[in-house]
Amino acid sequence: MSNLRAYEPLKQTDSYDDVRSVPQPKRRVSRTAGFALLAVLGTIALSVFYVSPSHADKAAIHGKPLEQCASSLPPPAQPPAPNNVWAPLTVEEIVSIQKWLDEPARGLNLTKSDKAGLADNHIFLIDAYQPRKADALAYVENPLSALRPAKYARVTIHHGTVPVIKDYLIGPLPISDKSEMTELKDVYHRDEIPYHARGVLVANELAPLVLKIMAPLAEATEELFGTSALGLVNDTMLAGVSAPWSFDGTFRRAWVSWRRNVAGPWLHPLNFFQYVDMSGTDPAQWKLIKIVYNHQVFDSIDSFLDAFHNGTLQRLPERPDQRKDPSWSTRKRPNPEYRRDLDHLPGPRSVSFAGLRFRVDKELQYVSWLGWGLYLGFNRDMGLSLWDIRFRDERLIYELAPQEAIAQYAGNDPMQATTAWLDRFFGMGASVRDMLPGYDCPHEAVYLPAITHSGTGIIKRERAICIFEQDSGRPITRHTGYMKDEFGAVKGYVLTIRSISTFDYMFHVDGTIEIRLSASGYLQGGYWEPKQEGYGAQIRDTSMGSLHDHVINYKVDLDLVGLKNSLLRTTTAQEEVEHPWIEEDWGTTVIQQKISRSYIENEDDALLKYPNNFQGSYAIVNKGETNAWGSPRGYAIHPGYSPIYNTVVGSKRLLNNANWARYNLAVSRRKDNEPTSSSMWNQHLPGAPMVDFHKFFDGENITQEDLVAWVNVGMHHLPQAEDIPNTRTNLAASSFFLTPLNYFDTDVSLESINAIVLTAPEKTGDPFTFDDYGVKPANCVPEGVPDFEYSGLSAFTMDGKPAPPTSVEELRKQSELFHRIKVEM
Ligand SMILES: [Cu+2]
Repeated sequence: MSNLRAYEPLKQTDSYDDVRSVPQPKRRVSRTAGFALLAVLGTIALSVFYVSPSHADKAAIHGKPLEQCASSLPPPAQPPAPNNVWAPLTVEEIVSIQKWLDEPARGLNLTKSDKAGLADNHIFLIDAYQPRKADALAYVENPLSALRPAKYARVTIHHGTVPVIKDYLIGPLPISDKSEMTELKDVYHRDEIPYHARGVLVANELAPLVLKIMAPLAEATEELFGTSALGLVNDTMLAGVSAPWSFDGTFRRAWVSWRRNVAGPWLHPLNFFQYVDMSGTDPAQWKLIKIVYNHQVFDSIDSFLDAFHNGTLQRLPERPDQRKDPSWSTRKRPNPEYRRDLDHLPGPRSVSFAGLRFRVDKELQYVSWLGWGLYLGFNRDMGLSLWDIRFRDERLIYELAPQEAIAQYAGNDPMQATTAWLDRFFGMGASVRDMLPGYDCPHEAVYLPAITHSGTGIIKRERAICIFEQDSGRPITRHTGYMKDEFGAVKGYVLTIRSISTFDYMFHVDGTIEIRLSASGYLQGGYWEPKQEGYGAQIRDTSMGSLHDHVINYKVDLDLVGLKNSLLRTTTAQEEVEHPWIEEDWGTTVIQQKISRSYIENEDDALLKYPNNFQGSYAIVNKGETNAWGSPRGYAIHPGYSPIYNTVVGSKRLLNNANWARYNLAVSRRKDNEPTSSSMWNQHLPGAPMVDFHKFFDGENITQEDLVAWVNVGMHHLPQAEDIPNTRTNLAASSFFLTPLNYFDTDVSLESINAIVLTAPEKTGDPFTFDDYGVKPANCVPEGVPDFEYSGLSAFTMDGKPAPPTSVEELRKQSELFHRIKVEM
């Protein structure tokens, strides 16, 4: 085997030992004479890989030739329980549920989702449903004696014949005579899920309507914009749709905006908008309500065309970039001739020379690292979640899971002024993308797959999640000193578990977890004209990036030394005090700061913002469990980058469907019937949401109860020229930390033996002596980096068979949904 093999081998934990014992001869070519040329000697005894003797001076340490490094596969894990009770459904489980639902005994009269019309009954979603916490805990505490909690699925059916949406629990799984179907209602705050709030089953659901309302306008749009939409392959216009589409579910109406059909269409808006009615289940009845062009409003195609023909239409001024080269919105390199010094060399990369130090059970989706251990879950709505997070054999967190992501826009046009996205609707798990090895995650990352179901089939992405350890490049603690054992450092390693959309969970050696989100991609652009001043920034002659806020909510179910926890508020303030010892030289008082600590006793007082100037913090602690110094053991929720909340409160389009976004964090009693702070239907029900976050806060006492912290990250996104073509992840980032607060008696990172303690020499000029606990840097030849390859996804039909390859256009439709609607005949 050569190291030029294709990028196929995902790291299999089960073949760890085998692979390690089979060395792979590798050929490396030096770039300049200054680098060692490592020639292949082939496979030799004892799995040892030697470097060419002629270059041994460069590739040897202490005269000994370098050996091949240990395997870069993760060693097997030892999960506390042999089942992941939070695991997503398997392809086989999804298929068996679908078959069971199709049986006449269910009486559902289902049409296959890929054939179904809106007036048919069809399955929208089959996903895992998490067990009751008490059952799951009983099992993971005593996996040998306790019963494994029965596995259930959550199934969403669009009853188009009624029409109404219903959510069901189906189980126990696997499907058997005992399996039952019950309606899932107690997690929602209204009785019925309105059909008008439904998710989009067919990506091009709106295409026939937009063809109907655009084809008659082709002559006008060609003259006004040089573009048209006729349902042809080479159409030069695309539609996008704003949301929400309803206030309370009684209607389904949206603004359609138009863009040029070029790469990065979001940045090429045309200042042409149509308000459409998509209410009801008969697309033939859907219609145009309004046209807006250059701030003029028309109530029909005819009235617009009249104005266009009789000269009363006030036209937009011709702008220079409207019909020019649109490649500024692509990732094509600007200034191709310009080279930065040494930029032709690949940059540094991280290699675990001594072998990976984290363990992975790929089957179970369990990960452990330096005292940490956790299970992974994954769902359609929000993607990756973490369960039963333990550190040093104590559970810290039962569930850590993203809940919802809003983006509320502003502008002087119908698209920007009416957009408030709630990404759970689109399915952040369903939108998960494969990582680009070496770009999205370091080369040695271990990848885990994710499976999601949609109406059209089952998709498995092999590289949905990546896990890697890195040297943060700075010690976690450090001091210079001259007394015995004063001087030293502990290495600051971090384990990251990541999925795109870029959720990062970063584990530190001191017991801290950082939850970080970074964003990139295209802005939602508006048509720039001077009247847009204050609503964003001009980025080209007629394009702007529109002002918006992102706020993303996480559920953090901390269990600190058991379930009984309390919410501690700590603040600091200035005081002025007198003391008998004060020197008159300095006046009679001292001005200084002082800490106040109090417990928040009631849920209603637990809708929180970080204090001004971050003078203080909130923490979940156990009053009944103290550390050696009498402090309640707890974890603080510490703001990281950009700890913001939503700027705009009271907008009808975000009235009550994302109330969590009004705060930095909130703490409520944990309940099985309050599993999430949002639902996929909240997007289109701002006036009467399925999950109304404020209803979690109903005056209950939260002293020594099982608590959940709902914590936000986000960004006030004021677009700028450097958002073009894509927003940068370094600035578009937000995070919070969960960090021990008197949980321990001392800093436990000192336990790590990836550390050093130095002793000052007795004789001046002698070197310091040191103890590195025997953990020496490993010197060896690492495995080669495989060639880059990106193969996309594997899909399955609803029979569980591999689906035929999907066209790029089809993939694009599924991925961009109604953000990019191409009119079709
Ligand atoms: Cu943004």
